[in-house]
Amino acid sequence: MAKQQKMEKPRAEWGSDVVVDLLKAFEIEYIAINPGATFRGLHDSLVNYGGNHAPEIILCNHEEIAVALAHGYARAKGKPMAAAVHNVVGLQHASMAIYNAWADRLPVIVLGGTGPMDTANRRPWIDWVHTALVQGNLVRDFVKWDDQPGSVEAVPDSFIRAYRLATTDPQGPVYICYDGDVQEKKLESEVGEEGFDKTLRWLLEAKKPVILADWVGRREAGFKALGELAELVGAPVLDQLGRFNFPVQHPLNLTGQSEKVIPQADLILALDVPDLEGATARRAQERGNRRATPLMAASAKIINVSLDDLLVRAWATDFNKLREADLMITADTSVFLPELVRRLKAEKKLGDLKDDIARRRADWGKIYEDKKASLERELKAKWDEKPVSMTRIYAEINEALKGEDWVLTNGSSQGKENLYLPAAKFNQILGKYKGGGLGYGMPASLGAALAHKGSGKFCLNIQPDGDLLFTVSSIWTAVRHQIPLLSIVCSNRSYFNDEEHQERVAIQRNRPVENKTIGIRIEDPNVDFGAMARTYGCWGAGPITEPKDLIKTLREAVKVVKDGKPALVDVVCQMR
Ligand SMILES: Cc1ncc(C[n+]2csc(CCOP(=O)(O)OP(=O)(O)O)c2C)c(N)n1
Ligand SMILES: [Mg+2]
Repeated sequence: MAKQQKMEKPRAEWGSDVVVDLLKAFEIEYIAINPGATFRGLHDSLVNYGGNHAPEIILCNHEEIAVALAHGYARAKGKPMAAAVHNVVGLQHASMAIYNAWADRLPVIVLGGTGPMDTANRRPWIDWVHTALVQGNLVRDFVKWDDQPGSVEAVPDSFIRAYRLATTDPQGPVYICYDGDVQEKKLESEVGEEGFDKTLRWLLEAKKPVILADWVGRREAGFKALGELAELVGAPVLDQLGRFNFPVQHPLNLTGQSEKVIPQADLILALDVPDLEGATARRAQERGNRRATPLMAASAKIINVSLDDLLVRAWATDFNKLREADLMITADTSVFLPELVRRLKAEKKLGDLKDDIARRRADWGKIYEDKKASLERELKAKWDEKPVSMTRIYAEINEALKGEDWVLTNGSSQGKENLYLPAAKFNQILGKYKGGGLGYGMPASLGAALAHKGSGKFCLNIQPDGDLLFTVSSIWTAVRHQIPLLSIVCSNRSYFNDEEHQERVAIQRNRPVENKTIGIRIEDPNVDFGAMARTYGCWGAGPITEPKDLIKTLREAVKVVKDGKPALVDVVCQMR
């Protein structure tokens, strides 16, 4: 077979060149195809950029043949090759062979083309009849994962994830669809090599290890072991709030201080953290900037312990941005952490490091003290402000619940309860919605309160107003079934999260910022949640507008709940 002349590896110039870089990086030997214009960019890159070598094109006369060929290769060789199939029609032809690979638990990397998804760039007819929304739907039920990266920058992550998923047991085919525009985009700069640099290393001796924890607290064994681990190595914990992971008032709890902590870390131990990008970056807030700014030192290493890869599905991208790790450990943290602690304790070296550990503990302790002092300053400054400040609400809750064994069943949109309420026990803060779907707070709190009914635990729901309006009739259920729960409605009278968005967009577009409240404020008429509770037969108070009235009402409400009934206090409060 005539081979293209081998050339020196040129720098990627087009979107589809990046795909070829990846195929080469993963040592894909062959790519079986029947040609098609929707992957003409990729085809050109295979031939003219990749030199038609590793991967080499294997021309087939039907897509079913192309995929079946790749299937047979995987069976014999124990690693995948690729197949490229033309859009909707090629994929339909390929589908049965993809199903066979699925049923045989074999990895096949199926690539495809589509679009352009941007309809403004489409040629008449053909680009339309050959584009689906979303093409992967056609084979989604029998591939391990499918994806359609929306930009050239997104191509490496997508490919790496697809390869990783295809080749981990149980193996299976994956499908990645490349938009014609993405393939044919002229590159202005080289795409980062980030994903290629993964090395497997376990670093035992770090100068400044930092722990990120998101869902560790789902089991008591993990929660306890995390506490011990932090103590043993003098590492601060940044709680990502998926569950309650670490005591709020522990001096190593530096939650909310990631800008000070992350840049100092030389080792990040990420425990059940699906959004590792968000956890290690400064969140983008200003001027419509969407991307977060990384905070980690380039030399810092990441150890990532989670079971996340076992639950990747193609529909929602709740697996978050791919973050390479120096050491990936697929393990249940509630099993892994106790064992890690056990082994650490047996390490002689730990004794030698005693002074270093004490020193870094003291360093982190300073950040904790600063954080505490700034929360106290904020509380003082805002004590008498009207509407009532959130910090005062938290302080008054602490006062009203003194001596109670309380559980927070839901939280504010900001998650600030993890700074202000002195939770220390396993599962003491159940936290807010993880899927970001409004209407969660009241029904989820009722479920939690039902679970704790009769246990002596006092259930508290910090309830944003907009969220409550979605499912307000759940108050009826609370009364009907006598579920003891104190709900404090934070009435900022706004779907405020979106007010912030409208402000950013207006600034970016140089449009009147004052219009940010239109279509967002829950005013005119104001909702009287106290009265609303009462119409359902629930004890209801408020709206409280005077800060000084809050504590008395809270104490009354606590009594009602201790009598086994639901109670609701509506507090008109500040936006944040
Ligand atoms: C079902 C659903 N619809 C719309 C949204 C978009 N959304 C996200 S946050 C938010 C505002 C929430 O308002 P509220 O619960 O009062 O909290 P606040 O931001 O005011 O603290 C909206 C509308 C969503 N997340 N879920
Ligand atoms: Mg609100």
